[in-house]
Amino acid sequence: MQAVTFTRALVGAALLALLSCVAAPGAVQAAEAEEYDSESPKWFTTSLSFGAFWVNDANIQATYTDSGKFMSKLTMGFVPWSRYVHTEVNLGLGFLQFPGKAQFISSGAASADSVMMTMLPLSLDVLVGIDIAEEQPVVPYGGAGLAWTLWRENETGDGEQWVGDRLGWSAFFGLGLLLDRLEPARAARDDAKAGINDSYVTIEGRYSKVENQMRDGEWQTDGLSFSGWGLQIGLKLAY
Ligand SMILES: [Ca+2]
Ligand SMILES: [Ca+2]
Repeated sequence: MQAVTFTRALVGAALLALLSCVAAPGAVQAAEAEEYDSESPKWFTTSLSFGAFWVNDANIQATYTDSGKFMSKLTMGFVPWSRYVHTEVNLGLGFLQFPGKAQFISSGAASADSVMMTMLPLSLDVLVGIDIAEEQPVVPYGGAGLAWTLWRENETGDGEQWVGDRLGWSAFFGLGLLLDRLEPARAARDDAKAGINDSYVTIEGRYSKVENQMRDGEWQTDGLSFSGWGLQIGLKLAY
């Protein structure tokens, strides 16, 4: 099955290359159905992005300053549907770590040692993009989902630490800039050989409200909140 699909993709790509050489612009339209068939199946996405996250919480801002914190993020997605409307179900894992002043936000106590905050924002999102034209150069998208942030504050040195987690939601919007447009021949080759349909540079803004925690069997919003704005720039592959 795999081999058959692969062979079909190869033959399809060869036909497409031939067509684009010999066909007049009018004939290209007639071959549009062929073009769709020639693209390899698209099931998954992977994205690596970097950017900043601004934590809203006043206590965190006081100890760690209110500037944007560097954030790396890996996103893995499943593509249930991708014709005209592009859809994804995504799992995201972010990572932030930054040093603070010598005072614990958890207890308010002074410390001789410096403290460090580590955050692992996890997300489960549904993404919807508008991707109507074949090889559309800019794909606007947006979505929303569940957010779960694991956090740790630790003292450097003797290793005293506090950990916790907060649950919430986030909503996002962004643009995918199709790199295939820059090197169409190479992009077609990547699809035929590796099954990579599209490569994008993405720019994405996201608001997260993450402040609920389960305590004694009840949801509470006491203590720290990990809500805030994020801005990420990344590289994304659809395959
Ligand atoms: Ca593919
Ligand atoms: Ca493509």
